[in-house]
Amino acid sequence: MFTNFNAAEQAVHFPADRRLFLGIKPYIFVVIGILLLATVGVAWLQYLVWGLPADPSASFAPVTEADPKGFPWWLCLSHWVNFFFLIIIIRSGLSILADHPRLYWNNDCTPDSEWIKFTPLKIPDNKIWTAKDEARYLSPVVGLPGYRHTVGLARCWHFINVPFFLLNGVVFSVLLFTTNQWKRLVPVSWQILPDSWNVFVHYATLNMPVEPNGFYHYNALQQLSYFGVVFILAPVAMLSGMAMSPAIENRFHWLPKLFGNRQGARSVHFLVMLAYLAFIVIHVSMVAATGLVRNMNHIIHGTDSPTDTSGLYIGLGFILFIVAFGFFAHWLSWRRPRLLQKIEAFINGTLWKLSINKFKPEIYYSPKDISPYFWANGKIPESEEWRNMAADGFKDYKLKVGGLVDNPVELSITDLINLGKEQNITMHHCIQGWSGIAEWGGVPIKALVELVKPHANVTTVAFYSFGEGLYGGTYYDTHTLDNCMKPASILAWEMNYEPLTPAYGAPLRLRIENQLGYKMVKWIARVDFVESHETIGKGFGGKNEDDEYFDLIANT
Ligand SMILES: Nc1nc2c(c(=O)[nH]1)N[C@H]1C(S)=C(S)[C@@H](COP(=O)(O)O)O[C@H]1N2
Ligand SMILES: [Mo]
Repeated sequence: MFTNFNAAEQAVHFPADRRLFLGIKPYIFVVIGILLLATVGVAWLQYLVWGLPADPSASFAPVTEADPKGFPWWLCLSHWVNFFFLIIIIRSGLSILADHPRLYWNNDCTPDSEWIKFTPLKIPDNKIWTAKDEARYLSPVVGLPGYRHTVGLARCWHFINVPFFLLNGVVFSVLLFTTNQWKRLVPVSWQILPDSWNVFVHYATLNMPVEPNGFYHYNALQQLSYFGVVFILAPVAMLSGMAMSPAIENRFHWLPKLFGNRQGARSVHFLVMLAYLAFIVIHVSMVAATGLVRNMNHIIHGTDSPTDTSGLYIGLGFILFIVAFGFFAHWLSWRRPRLLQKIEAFINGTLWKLSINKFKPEIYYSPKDISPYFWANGKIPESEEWRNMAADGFKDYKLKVGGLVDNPVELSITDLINLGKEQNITMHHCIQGWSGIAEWGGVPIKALVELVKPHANVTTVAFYSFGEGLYGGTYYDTHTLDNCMKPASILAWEMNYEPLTPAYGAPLRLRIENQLGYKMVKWIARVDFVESHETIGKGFGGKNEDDEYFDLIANT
């Protein structure tokens, strides 16, 4: 429905194998079991041995002048706006996850070291298994946009909506604290903890506690969970999301450390999503179970009528709108993908250019951090030229450097070595989600720039591969001259103190550490200094940008 894929895209997006699978390490069940025992188990123990604790909601102080009465329009509106963005962010996040359907607590992403996976596949050992082979099909009913390997558009949806989600959260918080509405959500005494536990014992043992009128205040557990969703889950989602950015990871190393490491941040980002989902399910059930009509009037009209059904119908209408928007989003994804890519570039491309893209990478890792496993990606070149060179160890290889320069050159690996060598141990961040730490040795691009002397109008450097992209045609990517001049921006011939092997880009590949993996062209044939990326390929800055709607600037 709503698609116009060519044959090559069909083959990628509609694979024969669309199995759903969930694989969880046994220790996770132990953790879940302990968590259940420590909560529901203890609640039942308390109930059976000591009986039900006093219900804190039964003795609420009377509503005073200072208490919030009802819901102002901005609170109702931001509640629904938040719901709308949250659904888009969760659905697109699931599409992103499906592109590397494993979650880890370790930086190296060694297969089978994951704590949870959504792929039934075992990695074959008789052929090169790339990270792209791992991508799983996800139904477009669940994922936005769904199908297989649609990470580019999924990221457009995810990142276009994040700033608005945050803005809504900020406006909500400001209004909350400049009115007395904050009293609904923010606990003012530690008494909230024992009170919430007592309410929880009621729910867990299926004894409904007294229901306070939410028009004035919530019960203790309700208040604590609303507070947690707004003031804990949202900030943790933001921090764990930012910790996955290469531009941030290699500049503010402490951020991923908050979560253990970068993959820890990715796992926490996923767990936050699960917590949001759990909240939505419980919240909606409680809204329905404790006076649906009245509750809907609270959050739609801000009135307290127990009989007027219009709030309920408007709320249902809004949910229908979200479903309809899902169809529209699907249509947009496949009929106007360029528009989405351009909106994403306009919003986040601009934002990143002005902020995190300016950071200079710093080197944090030491040899002991080098990953025992490193995923490979991309198609090994099939061209006669590259295969012949590979057959005799790239003795005849010459890197062609040209374009708008005073001094075009052709350089052998020995010539490059003579230009100078820099060695860095850095983390690679693939757009799909996996990472790996390796040592890279090569010539600083800066040295090359000084040799060839680009003209004053050069802004961009294009790197062309011997290999092809996923849908055929020469693989290439472009970088700003500025990023090429940064520390640790090198043309590497060495990985982990050995010459590059074919799978990892022999004889020469790129490292630009504030960018995602797809910008690190492997099997480099030629480097061109140009005025703009717009006159190359389809004009979006690289093979993946042209064909898969990836970002031109890949800081996140
Ligand atoms: N020529 C070429 N270079 C490429 C690719 C490709 O498909 N072709 N894939 C990119 C992607 S998506 C990633 S994540 C990295 C992977 O590098 P690795 O194989 O060393 O892990 O290479 C990048 N360079
Ligand atoms: Mo990648």
